[in-house]
Amino acid sequence: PTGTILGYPRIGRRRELKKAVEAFWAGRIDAAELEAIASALRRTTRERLAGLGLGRADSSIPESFSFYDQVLDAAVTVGAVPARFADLVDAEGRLDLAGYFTLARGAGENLPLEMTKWFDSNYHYLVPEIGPETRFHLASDRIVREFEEAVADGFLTRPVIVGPVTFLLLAKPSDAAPAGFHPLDRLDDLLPVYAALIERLAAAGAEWVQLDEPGLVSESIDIPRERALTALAQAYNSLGGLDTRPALFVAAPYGSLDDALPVLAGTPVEAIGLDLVRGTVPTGIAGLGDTTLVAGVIDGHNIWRGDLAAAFDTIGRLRALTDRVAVSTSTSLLHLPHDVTDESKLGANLTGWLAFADQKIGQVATLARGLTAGRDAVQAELDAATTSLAERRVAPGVRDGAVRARLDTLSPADFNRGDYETRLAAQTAVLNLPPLPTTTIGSFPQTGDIRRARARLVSGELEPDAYQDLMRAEIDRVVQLQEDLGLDVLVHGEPERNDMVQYFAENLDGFTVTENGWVQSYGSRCTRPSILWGDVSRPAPITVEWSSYTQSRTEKPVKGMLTGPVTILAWSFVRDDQPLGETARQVALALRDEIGDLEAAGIQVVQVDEPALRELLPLKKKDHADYLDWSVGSFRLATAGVADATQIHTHLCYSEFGVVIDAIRNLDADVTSIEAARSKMEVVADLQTSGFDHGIGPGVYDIHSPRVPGVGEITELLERALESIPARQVWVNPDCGLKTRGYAETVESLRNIVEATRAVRATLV
Ligand code: THG
Ligand code: ZN
Repeated sequence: PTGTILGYPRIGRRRELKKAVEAFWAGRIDAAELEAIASALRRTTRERLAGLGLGRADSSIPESFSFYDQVLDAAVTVGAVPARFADLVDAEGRLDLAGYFTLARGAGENLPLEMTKWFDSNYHYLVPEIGPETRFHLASDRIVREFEEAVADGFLTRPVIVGPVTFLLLAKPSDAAPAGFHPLDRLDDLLPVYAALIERLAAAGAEWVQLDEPGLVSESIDIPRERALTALAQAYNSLGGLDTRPALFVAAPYGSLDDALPVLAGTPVEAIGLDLVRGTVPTGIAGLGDTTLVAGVIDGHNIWRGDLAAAFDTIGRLRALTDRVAVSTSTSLLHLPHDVTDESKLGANLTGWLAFADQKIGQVATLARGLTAGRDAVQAELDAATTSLAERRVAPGVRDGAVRARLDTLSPADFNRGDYETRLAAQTAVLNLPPLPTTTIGSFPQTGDIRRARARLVSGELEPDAYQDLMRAEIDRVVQLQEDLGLDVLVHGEPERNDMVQYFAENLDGFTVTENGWVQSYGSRCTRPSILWGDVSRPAPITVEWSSYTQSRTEKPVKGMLTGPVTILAWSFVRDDQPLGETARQVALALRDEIGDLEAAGIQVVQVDEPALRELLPLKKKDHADYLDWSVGSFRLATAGVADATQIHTHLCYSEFGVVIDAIRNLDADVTSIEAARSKMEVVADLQTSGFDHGIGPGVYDIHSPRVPGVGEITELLERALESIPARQVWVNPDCGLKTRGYAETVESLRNIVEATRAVRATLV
């Protein structure tokens, strides 16, 4: 094939898979019905991809379906089911569909596989658990059956599976593994299972199979590089040496292979997929021979139509290395919404500038045609993209003179608050809080009533005034509840917000939101990332009325709640025509104005959430310093305009703070709340070691589970925190927002938090 993609969204244009999977979980449909819906969805997808220009019978259509997650699929395929789920497998070591989902979602005391971020995307995968006890065997032939299903439909498609090296690199040692064990120790035992699978696919008639090996592009994986490279060579020399096998296409999305490229080129694999959006064209590849290079020049990460002529030129430079070149996307299109033409409210300009998954496939098809028929054959398409790009550059709103002038005049003082001790004294004087002050992270449970009210507002069924009355009534309830519970710093509960990023995107200039632009975040969960396309400014205050209304209902301090610039960028599709840092500073200035208005309205505490601070950290270490500079800088720019007496909080979640611990300190927030309950306060000691001397609120309630923590348990966590940090620094709060929890467990948990805090306070001297 000359044109292909690494993968396609699987959730469905109208989230059909999400709905079917959730219906299965709820018992509304059975496994056979779910299988039928999935099968129909795969069939529709193949037809669509062929219609968009991928070959029907030349292996260019990938079979990239998954019911939940492709890493979980690989684990289940090779029989890597953790011991605690042994009851779910039958005598042949097979899991049924319900069992598969149980690994992802847990069952009672049996925790699910851990979930974590998939390279530098917003997708989350499940972490396999591998130990010396893991018995690898070909436990599922689902991949073979999906290929056979395609063949029966008249398609010759390309099966896709996470490669063996990446599978082990992404796994963690099982509970039973001894110290020093690394899942990669099991490569010898895993390879025969991949071999068996590949032979089965060959027998079924597959001509190509795609093995995804993004693990090799990341330096964040903590194993000596030499070890990963040796594993790579071993794996593909071994699989490549099989007698009967399809051609092997090893794809390396999300970055450059660097020193892994010559290693891979030295194995018998037939094709290597390079991410030429994140990485660059190599100058030469030793030992390449007649291996095909699959040029990932169409960006699978962003929604821009982009510079098609430049992409074609990049392919040209690759052709200087070999005449065996094919064209592809840089990553799977999993990270994109399906189709721009599904959006009726974008306006002509934006519609022309964008390319969602289906449009990207059209671009691949164009470049593939240019590759075979010559540049002239596609010059008109290349020119059209170039023209669109030029129009975008000068279109109204893309560049706003006032925003740029303001950024140009920034000075170091705009990024710095005064001395912390002085601030603390001023804040202590106005806030009048007890030791170990209690608070929550911001959101309270989003009840069905709240969601329905918002849906009725959007559909026009409910007038804005009536909606506001309903939300104010909800705020009254939440304030009263917090007063009754005895919390110290109150929140309004955020009933008016759909999503912590989309809410701000809807209220800032420079952003647009989509109607159907759903992207899978994990499992059945999706988000509709906003599109940041122009210079950002704030046409009017956003949260001020809600916060000042809330403050009018209580004597206690109310915390204003904002989402920080890094997180707004991380969870949106951002413009590609300027450095991220510049975009972040624009968002920061809009937030700075919002904070100023909150302060002027009498709000004394403002929280600026940055849960995605760790998330955007680049995969390559050489890029860390620049990232930390602009990310921390934009937070400081947003927050440094306030008076000493105004207390700035921030909230970070998703644990794993190690590499960004200095950055957290540099945010210079007066109070930082973090996720800590599950790790039993370990991160608190780490923060302390790093010299953190500001306020810190280690979470004492794991909000990811419906479980209510007892008073004794919370007391213990607090005492443990107090062993590593002085009491004057400690705040008491849950791990994260309460949005996804129910009221029953929320109220009980908060009551226990307050009771435990009172008990610990009494022991302070
Ligand atoms: N908001 C945005 N992006 C995010 C998160 C977020 N990315 C990272 C992380 N949080 C992902 N986690 C989730 C958690 C829950 C849901 C999605 C991503 C979720 N989505 C609803 C669903 O799929 O049913 C749809 C939500 C909606 O109606 O808007 O529950 O918090 N932007
Ligand atoms: Zn959180």
